[in-house]
Amino acid sequence: LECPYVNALLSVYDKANLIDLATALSQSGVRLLASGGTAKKIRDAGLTVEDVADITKAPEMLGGRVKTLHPVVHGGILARDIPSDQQDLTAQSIAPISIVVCNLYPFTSTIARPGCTLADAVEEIDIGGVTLLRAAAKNHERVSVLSDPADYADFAKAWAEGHGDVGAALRSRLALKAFEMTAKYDAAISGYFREQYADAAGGERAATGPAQRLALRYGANPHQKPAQAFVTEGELPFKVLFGAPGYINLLDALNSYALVKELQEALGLPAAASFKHVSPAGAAIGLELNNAEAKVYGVDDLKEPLTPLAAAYARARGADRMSSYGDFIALSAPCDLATARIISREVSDGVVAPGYLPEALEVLGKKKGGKYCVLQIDPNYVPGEVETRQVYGVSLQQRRNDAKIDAKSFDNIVSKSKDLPQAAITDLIVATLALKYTQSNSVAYAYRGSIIGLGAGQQSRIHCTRLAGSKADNWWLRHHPRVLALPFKKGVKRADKANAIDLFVGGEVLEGGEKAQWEGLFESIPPPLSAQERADHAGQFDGVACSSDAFFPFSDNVHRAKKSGVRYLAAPSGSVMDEECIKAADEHRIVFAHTPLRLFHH
Ligand code: 93A
Repeated sequence: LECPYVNALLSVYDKANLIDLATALSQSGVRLLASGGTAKKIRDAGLTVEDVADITKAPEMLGGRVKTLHPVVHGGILARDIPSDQQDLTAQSIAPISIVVCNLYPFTSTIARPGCTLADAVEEIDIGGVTLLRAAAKNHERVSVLSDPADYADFAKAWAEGHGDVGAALRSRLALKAFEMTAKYDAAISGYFREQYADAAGGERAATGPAQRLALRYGANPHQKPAQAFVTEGELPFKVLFGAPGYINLLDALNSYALVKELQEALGLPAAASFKHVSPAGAAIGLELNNAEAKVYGVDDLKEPLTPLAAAYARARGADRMSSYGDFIALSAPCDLATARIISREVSDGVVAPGYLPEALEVLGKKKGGKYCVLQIDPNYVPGEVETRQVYGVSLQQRRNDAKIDAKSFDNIVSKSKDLPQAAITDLIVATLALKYTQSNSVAYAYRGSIIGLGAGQQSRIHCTRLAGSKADNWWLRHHPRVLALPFKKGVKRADKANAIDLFVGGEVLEGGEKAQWEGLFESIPPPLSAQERADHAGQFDGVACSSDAFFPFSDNVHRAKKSGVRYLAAPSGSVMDEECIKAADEHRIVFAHTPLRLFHH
């Protein structure tokens, strides 16, 4: 663009380093234009500067709300080096602007001030400055935009060395910085207004429907305040019917609901999960319980027949009663009365479901004096394809794990035994889907539509396989006739029974007060299970499915799985030991499927 001199527009709130830059530019013959306060500061330093108002022929107005918002300014910034743009500038007598120096009103520090009112915050929303930055950054092919006083010195040096041409690379870097700056600024503004206008109303939230944001009491720990859950578009996919969910509750609720939704979609039966610390303690589909299972899962005393959903939760909750204590529950279908009754007598933190029958909601609404957390989630909600989170200030972004797990996931059978019955496919789907939502590394054992042992969050795979295996062994020992007939005194609490059974099947040697306490729970003191009794019972354990979230690095995993009744095994391939693992599976006549997906989850 033809212009006898280069124009720079300066409009800065933070006036740090301003005079140095203005001096450097001015000495190299750049004409300085500036908004009110910026111009004054430059003039006071003895430099020549023109007011923006002089070129716009319009005074700053509305108490400063309109300073630089004018076609003479933005035409000058946005004009490209093309004839039609130049004609437009000439026709309107607009001079091109090649350098924009701008930083914004301090919105973030203003809202952080105690006593900041909405009006205070509103006044700190910079309009003209953001427009200057965006316009200059957009036209960075020609224009340099300085949004950070820390960049002035390098820019002035480059300007001097390049005789007024700082180069495309520097202009590009400066443009990106300006875009990041305005994005961050806008995020702070929307975050503030989300807090003001989009909060879930307190108390009777059901009446007000879903909100865009939910304030949380604290984050992962009580000292991590403030904390919130929010979406940047639309509304949260759930509403709070009772209680006040915490940060970890929501991690559990959102992961566990994703799991049960997929279980129901894959297997066509209602599903339930019992989560603790963002991994399933149990997960199951609603297969009918036989008598032994009803007893093992602690629901044999219920008079009403279980619905499929209630059966799913009984299985999920009963598999590992120790781990499920204080769980967060997910249900794939609207919660019915039978399910609510089971929930109401367990120690639990909350439940998420796509709906609640009125009689079920009445029961849950009374739990913990109305403080039991009850969330209703939109079953039609589909999360975005990309997910982002921050760790140590760094944003990590990935495509969401939207891989489907179904029967086809297990059709690459690599063992000599090939017979994978429908029930085993069901169990492999349950185990593998559970792993998709379990902190890695993870290995899961499943039987009759339920997780019966899950090893989560271990750094070594064999430790996962052992941990899950020992949980499955305990689960199976709980079916031992002597365990089913343990002579508990009347009135022993459910949680105390679960604890006492766990000690009994675990073969824990008790002493002193702990022993006396344990023995005090029984009408007559049960003798421990002998090694022979354990071995005989273990010998009857067969037909279990086991899945791993990544390949088995060594065949020890296969041998260990076999000890817990595993007949069907699934894991991705890729280990140098794959052949050894297949050999071990063949040794035990295990049906081994190589799955196509690794399923790490963090
Ligand atoms: O209120 S504004 O959004 N309206 C404007 O037209 C405008 N132009 C620049 N604020 C505006 N600015 C901002 O003023 C700049 O972003 C900068 O932070 C500040 C500089 O004002 P002064 O030069 O008067 O100190």
